[in-house]
Amino acid sequence: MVATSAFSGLTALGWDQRWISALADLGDPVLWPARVSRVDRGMCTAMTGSAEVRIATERAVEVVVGDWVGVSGSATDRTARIAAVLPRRAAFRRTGPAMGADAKVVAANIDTVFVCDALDGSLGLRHLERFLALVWQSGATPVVVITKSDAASPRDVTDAVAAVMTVAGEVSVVVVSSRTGYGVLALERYLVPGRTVALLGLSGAGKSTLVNLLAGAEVLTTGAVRGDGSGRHTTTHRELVLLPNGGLLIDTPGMRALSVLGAGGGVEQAFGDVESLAGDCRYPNCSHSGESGCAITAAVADGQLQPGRLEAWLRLRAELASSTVQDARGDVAERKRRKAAKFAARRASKR
Ligand SMILES: Nc1nc2c(ncn2[C@@H]2O[C@H](COP(=O)(O)OP(=O)(O)O)[C@@H](O)[C@H]2O)c(=O)[nH]1
Ligand SMILES: [Mg+2]
Ligand SMILES: [Zn+2]
Repeated sequence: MVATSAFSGLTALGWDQRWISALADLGDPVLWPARVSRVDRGMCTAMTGSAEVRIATERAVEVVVGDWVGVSGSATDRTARIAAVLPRRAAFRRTGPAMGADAKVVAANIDTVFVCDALDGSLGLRHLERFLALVWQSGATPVVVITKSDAASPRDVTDAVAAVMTVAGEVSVVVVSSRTGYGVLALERYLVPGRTVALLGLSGAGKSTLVNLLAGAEVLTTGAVRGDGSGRHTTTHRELVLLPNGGLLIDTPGMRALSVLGAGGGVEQAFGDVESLAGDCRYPNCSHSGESGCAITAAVADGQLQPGRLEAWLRLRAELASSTVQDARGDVAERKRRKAAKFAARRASKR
């Protein structure tokens, strides 16, 4: 009976046939599965379906919130060790403010991302475009959640939705207020057993407040917004929260420096409207800066495409192009390093 309840507990966490196979592929029958809900230095918290356990982590194995891990040993006598991280289905990456910084995985195995945009002015369309590109790249599906509807007039809400629609494409847009509960029911179809939703957006957007509302408890600390509306860095740990109905939520700290490094396909998907216009330009190498036969220039001229959106697309593509150059340089450096190592090994074996 214990095994049955543990299994149904794992199912609520998203455990399914494909994860079962992934664990079996490790070829070690003593390993048991757990889902990482919090990562601290040297330790992580993981959910087993029937309990929450603390497991020591080693530097060699990088785990992030949302990971499924194969664990050896016992959680009760502190011998539990993470033997392997099961291959991630969707990985959310962020990069540091410096160009060329490594894209660091911050959360994994996310089905849906609520991209939160507060109506008190903490986010803008240009940020939203970047977030959408990053989400598409991660493998998850974005939903734009416009928060704090109580803080704006109905007229401003309508205007904000219209503006967001110009960059959202096919992405669903939901307006909510955590203060009044307005619109929150519309989020429930994403919060179903075994499905994982992450919240993304600048600090102060109302993410933690929304998580607490959906969880029906104060599971996360929230912060007051400064007078200028810019918010405070309030979430200190990413956490995976199991909702009463079995859905799962991941809250991520606000991201200031957002880069789209490595988000090639994501940018294409987030700018589907512009990309398809580009396909109609007369010359395949069109630079979209006013040459004849440019479908994009024409679309801007007749008001079909906002100039700001075109600029954002050009800027993100330029960022991508320079990151590709850096990737290529990285590859060269890596090849040189490997060649040198091989050479040294050959010399050593000769001796
Ligand atoms: N008026 C209003 N304020 C909200 C709402 N949701 C959150 N806030 C406030 O916005 C501030 C930042 O919220 P928080 O959830 O910590 O934002 P986070 O940084 O995105 O996690 C807090 O002072 C919240 O009380 C809302 O729906 N309406
Ligand atoms: Mg927060
Ligand atoms: Zn063109």
